Amino acid sequence: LHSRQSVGAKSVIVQMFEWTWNSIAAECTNFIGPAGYGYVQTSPPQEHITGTQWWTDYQPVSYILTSKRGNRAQFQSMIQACHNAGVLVIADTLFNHMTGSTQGTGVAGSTFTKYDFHMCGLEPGNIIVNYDNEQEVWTCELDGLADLATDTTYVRGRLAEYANDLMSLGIDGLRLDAAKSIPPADLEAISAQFTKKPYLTQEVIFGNGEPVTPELYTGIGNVQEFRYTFALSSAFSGGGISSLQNLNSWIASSDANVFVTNHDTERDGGALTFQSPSNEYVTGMIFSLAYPYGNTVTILSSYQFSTFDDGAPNGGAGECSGTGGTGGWLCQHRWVAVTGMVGFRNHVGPTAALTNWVSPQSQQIAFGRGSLGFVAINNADSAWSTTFTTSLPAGSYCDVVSGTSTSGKCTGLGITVSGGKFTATVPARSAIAIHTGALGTGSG
Ligand code: LAG
Repeated sequence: LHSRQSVGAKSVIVQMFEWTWNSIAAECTNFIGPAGYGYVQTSPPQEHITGTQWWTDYQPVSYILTSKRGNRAQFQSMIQACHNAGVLVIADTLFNHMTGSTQGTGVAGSTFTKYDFHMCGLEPGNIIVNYDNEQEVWTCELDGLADLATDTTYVRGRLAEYANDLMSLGIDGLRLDAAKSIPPADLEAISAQFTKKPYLTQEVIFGNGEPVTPELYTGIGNVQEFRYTFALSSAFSGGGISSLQNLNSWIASSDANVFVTNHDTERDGGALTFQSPSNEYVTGMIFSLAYPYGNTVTILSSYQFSTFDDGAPNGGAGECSGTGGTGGWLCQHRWVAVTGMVGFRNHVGPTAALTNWVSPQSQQIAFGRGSLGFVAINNADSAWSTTFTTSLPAGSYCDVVSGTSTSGKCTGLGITVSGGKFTATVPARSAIAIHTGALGTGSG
């Protein structure tokens, strides 16, 4: 029954927030593929309302593949270019709602009627307020957006037809936006009509004591585990990262899609973002890529903004250069520490055990991943110089946080392991990471 694609050796997703199809295509070829990312996640490709705000993309009006990001032909070429670069493609997909109105005609002429939508009648204006009532969460309107009647045969068939159209163009996975506002049984009925098995990641935000839980959705596909996002933020921003030793009280690791931040938490707070102080965003991403929790890890690639509504710079034509972004684009996926840790995660794989955990104080942790990799994260304000015990074999390694291994030389720090030990200085508010896939000699 369930459409579930297993994740291969490359388990990192890069969310190309607001990037045009043409610019994702070029970036897949130029960087994302060679860097070892497994997937790109696109913004929603459906026809949506007009406007300059980024969130117009979350108000679809039809299933025609024309959006601010590009048209159907460009979408298909992007998928092809990414596939040629060894990268699979996930589309952000809106099964819960359309735009704010429940009847009318879309800009491309598509019509919709009130019979396709729920009128929950539980709240004034039919808008979700009370998350303690599952009927309200599932049948009222999220943010006043017309709530698709996913319990009806017509709507289920139409949504499956849309997903099947995306998959006919080569789409490999779907992020199910606002999955929490759709009953799991409806998602099962829709996905049962899929003609292929996509990777699924469902947005189900945990809320304390609420009846609609992430656990209700794990039979359908992965779930975006927001408890992880918020725990990382509170640990790095003051609580102490030593608290991150045992992350196993949420959904099973194999069911979780984890992320330090996404496009919503980047704006709403509660997560580490590019605006966090003291390099916490980077060290948080290093942790997420090193630690064995999560079937997939999503790295957001986004842009600087000053107000909530700000759309992408340059009409969404993403611009990266070298190890960063230009013109307001952040290009997090190119940051040296991020690409170094994508290589780390791909190399150690999902099963290497967490070993040799040490934490001399609450803001300093180090751990190994079997005999394949080792990371030390220093979230304190002073340098951490010590001798670490590791299961890594003796040899010369390159720190992949500060550089790469190029022709046997480290462009950053070099680290020598001997007799199951190595001595290093982890700079304040930074990290070091070594693995058996990045050997080389260097200065350190
Ligand atoms: C999501 N996940 O469940 C998306 O990740 C999130 O980005 C979407 O909200 C939301 N659900 C609906 O798909 C975004 C903005 C909202 C915006 C909405 C629709 O964060 O602010 O709402 O997209 O465009 C906007 C206005 C609201 C208004 C609503 C309806 O900001 O004030 O009530 O439109 O007119």
